[in-house]
Amino acid sequence: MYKILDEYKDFTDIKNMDYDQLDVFAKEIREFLVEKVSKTGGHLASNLGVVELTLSLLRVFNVSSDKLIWDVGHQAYVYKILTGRKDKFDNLRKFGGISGFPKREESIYDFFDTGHSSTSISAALGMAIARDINGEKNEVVSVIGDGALTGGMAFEALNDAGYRKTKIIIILNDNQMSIAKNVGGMSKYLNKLRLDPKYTKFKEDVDFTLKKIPGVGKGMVNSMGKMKDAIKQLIVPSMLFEDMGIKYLGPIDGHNIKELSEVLSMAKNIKDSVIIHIITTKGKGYEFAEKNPNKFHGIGPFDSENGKTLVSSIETYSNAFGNEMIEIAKSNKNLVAITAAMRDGTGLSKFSKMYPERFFDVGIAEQHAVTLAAGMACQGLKPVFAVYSTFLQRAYDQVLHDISIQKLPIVLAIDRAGIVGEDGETHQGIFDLSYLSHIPNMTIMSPKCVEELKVMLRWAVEQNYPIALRYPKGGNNANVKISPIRNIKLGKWEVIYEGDYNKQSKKVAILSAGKMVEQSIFAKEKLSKAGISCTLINACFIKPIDKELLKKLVQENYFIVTIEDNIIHGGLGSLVLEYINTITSDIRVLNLGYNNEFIPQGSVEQLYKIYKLDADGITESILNSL
Ligand SMILES: Cc1ncc(C[n+]2csc(CCOP(=O)(O)OP(=O)(O)O)c2C)c(N)n1
Repeated sequence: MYKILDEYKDFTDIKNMDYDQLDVFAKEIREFLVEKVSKTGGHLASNLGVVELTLSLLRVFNVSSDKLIWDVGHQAYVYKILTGRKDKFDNLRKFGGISGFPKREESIYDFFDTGHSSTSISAALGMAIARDINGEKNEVVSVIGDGALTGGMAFEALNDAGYRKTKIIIILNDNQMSIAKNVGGMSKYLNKLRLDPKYTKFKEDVDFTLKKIPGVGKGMVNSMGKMKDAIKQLIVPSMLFEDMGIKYLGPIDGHNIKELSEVLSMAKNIKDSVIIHIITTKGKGYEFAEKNPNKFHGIGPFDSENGKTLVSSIETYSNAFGNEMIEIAKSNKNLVAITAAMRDGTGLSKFSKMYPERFFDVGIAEQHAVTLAAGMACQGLKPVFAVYSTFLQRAYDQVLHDISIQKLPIVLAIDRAGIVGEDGETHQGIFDLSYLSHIPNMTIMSPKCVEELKVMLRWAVEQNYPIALRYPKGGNNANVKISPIRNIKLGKWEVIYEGDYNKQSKKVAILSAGKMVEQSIFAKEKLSKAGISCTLINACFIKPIDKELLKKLVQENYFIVTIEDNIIHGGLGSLVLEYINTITSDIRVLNLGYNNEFIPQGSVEQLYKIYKLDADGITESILNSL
């Protein structure tokens, strides 16, 4: 079906193709990507944008010895196709299948695991330092998008790389997009480099122009280095990269394999660190993705003929959050919303349009976002930072040092808490309870349903101390009927259902947090059929826990079960155990959650089942313990 792709063996083939063949090959790769990703879902638009780049990299470099690091790694599908994994694309992102990100365990050609943004320059520099110490000769190349370049780590790494003699090659893949339109001063700067004809022309013309000035001869031009620089500074806003000590080559058409190959070869021959600025189109070659790169950044299965996805009718937690933010903003003039490049994913698009002056997209900069919120809170604003659980890991110290010590009234709206599914280890939000629960002054809440998120958000915004509100991906299970708490009290849990006990019966109390309440409701039914009546409690505050209620359960000799969509260590289960240990050594507690382990990719339902957090698994664990 594919003339070249079907015959393709390995990347040495690419070195033997001429440019016309490579263009045909690029077209086939795009068709293959659309065909496969339309079935599995995945990061389509970014991959469509790097087809020529990947071919050129494999043409010029030799990944048997040269190292290639993909920042974020969501754009490495083409590389995977070309490094021996083409036949595994039917299982992309599925349980047991190939990952949507580079994985050292998956291939010898994946040199560094990524998933979170802005790490590639640091990792490349580390590998290059090791190369030099070991007396090796390979190149180390990092590919970083303009979105990923907004992350603090990338700036830290550039700062270090510019000053060292260690050579690395950085490819800056500039498509002007993060997930949504890229933001920030760096993005503006790149835009100037790309658009300002004065700049590109001036670069070539500077000597020529100076020579034309009457009285300025060749010798004088050569001795006018400083003045040339001064003129460059005047006309070009800043020679930022060069001034930092990194050679700049660009802007280059990132869809022209010949041009790319020439520049990459040139970079190979330069002995210092180089940044190559290439311009690409996100979604290139597939009209629906080119028109709407945001939608096709990370997409579920879709119809490749018309680009349409299945639209779900359930309200997601993210939508509910965004809608409630709009409602609260109407009466609370101090409310501001912050996102670190996740406007749409966190449900804030509508808010950003309705309240542009109260909406802040800071780029992929979670650490900055937290401390920015702290500054705002010091001056009386009410910041809500909406962030995915996994990305907040970046900002642990900022939460501890800048928010919690000062007890600043900030709401951390932690979306995608718990298992998220197909993105795998790097994205599962199963650590937030653990890393937040031992920070003093931090209150942690988790709603059991979408409606409860709204009630909690409204309540949290009114409090005068830091609150983390964690909620899962998706929405509620349509088969469960739950109504939200109406009256929230700090550290008070909600008894959803009282067990039905006689003198002989074993008393069981299930304490569930967030999404796990739904699963517990199903499990309660199953246990009831097995003759076990359970008391079901919504542990809506993970911190502080409801000590009064816990004490009562202990005194009444309940068998206590905690359930959370988090690792057990440091989460709800740990907090409950720690407290119970202070009042008795008699009571047994069963903690259900994840062990201290990374959870692989798979669908959420599949993973709940495997890790025994679905109704069957919970029922089985409780029956075994009893
Ligand atoms: C620390 C962190 N925050 C947020 C994200 C979510 N994220 C994944 S890709 C992406 C945008 C990356 O843009 P860019 O680097 O320009 O790559 P492109 O997809 O445009 O090629 C974001 C925000 C992440 N992976 N890591």
